[in-house]
Amino acid sequence: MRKPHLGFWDSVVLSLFYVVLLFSFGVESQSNVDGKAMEALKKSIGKNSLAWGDSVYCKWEKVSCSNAGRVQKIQLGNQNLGETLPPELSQLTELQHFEVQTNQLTGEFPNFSGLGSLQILLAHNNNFSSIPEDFFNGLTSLDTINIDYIPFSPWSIPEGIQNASLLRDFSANSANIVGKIPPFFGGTTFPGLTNLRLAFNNLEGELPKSFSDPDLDPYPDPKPRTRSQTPDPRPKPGPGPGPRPGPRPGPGPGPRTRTPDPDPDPNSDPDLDLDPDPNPDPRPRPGPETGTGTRKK
Ligand SMILES: *[C@@H]1O[C@H](CO)[C@@H](O)[C@H](O)[C@H]1NC(C)=O
Ligand SMILES: *[C@@H]1O[C@H](CO)[C@@H](O)[C@H](O)[C@H]1NC(C)=O
Ligand SMILES: CC(=O)N[C@H]1CO[C@H](CO)[C@@H](O)[C@@H]1O
Repeated sequence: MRKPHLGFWDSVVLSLFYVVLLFSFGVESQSNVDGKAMEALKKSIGKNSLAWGDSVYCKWEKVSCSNAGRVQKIQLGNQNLGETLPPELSQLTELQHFEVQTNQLTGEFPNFSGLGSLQILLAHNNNFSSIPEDFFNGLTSLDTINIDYIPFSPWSIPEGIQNASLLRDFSANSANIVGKIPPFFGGTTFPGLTNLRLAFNNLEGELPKSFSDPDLDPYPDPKPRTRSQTPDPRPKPGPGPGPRPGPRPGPGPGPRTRTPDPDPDPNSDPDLDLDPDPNPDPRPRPGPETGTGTRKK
């Protein structure tokens, strides 16, 4: 009996076949992971509100993909969404922008730990109930996060956020944060940090000594706001899709527009205030418009 014998060219063809098979299997299994996550997202929020159809998820409205079919942007701000976000979103390992601001989303925020491509996370003005403790671990590309006005169960700023060394904008006004302001916000951990907003939380203790760093710019906005403006507890509808939310116009929720402090002791001030009052004694300016009949002749 003759043994089956493969000639040289047969082997080459066979090897090539395996290479192609492996390659296509590898690519497909990657986008399958994204596909599963996107199907889960569609099941939760996409059916009713967004009319995401049966096409490939890369063609869905408000979703952008890389050429390889990996999800890079999901931009769902102001869509009147009231559902939960599926945990499968944590599998979108090439996600760069995730924007769900100004909806009524509920439930636990998905565990984004390890999403090393994530740059922009806008989730403000929602009804999420909690944020995973290790959420910030491995978010090494994070540039901007806004989680203002979310009724999280009480949480403190986790150590893991130090992984996000590129962080420029951290906004968590009224996010039910407890505990102390970690000193690393004022040190060299985040050399690019320009906006830190932590008003309307339950912070305690002193401002970290590291905050006296002369490099820390207390006036990141082009036009510093003044305290005479009425505090507006709700920020304007989110800045929408874009590379950066940019400086917020108008009386936003920044630390300079806080409500009058019932506690006059500055050392126990729970609000973060990087703004030494530029005008501590605003004397009423003489003039006809301030006159209440007490002007001397
Ligand atoms: C979050 O995800 C990371 C990485 O996948 C994992 O190690 C961690 O256990 C998760 N945390 C929770 C609370 O599920
Ligand atoms: C937000 O969540 C709370 C508790 O889960 C619920 O009672 C409330 O009705 C929700 N609000 C909105 C606007 O969905
Ligand atoms: C300082 C700090 O908490 N670093 C964390 C960075 O993220 C890894 C996981 O990706 C954590 O193990 C580290 O503790």
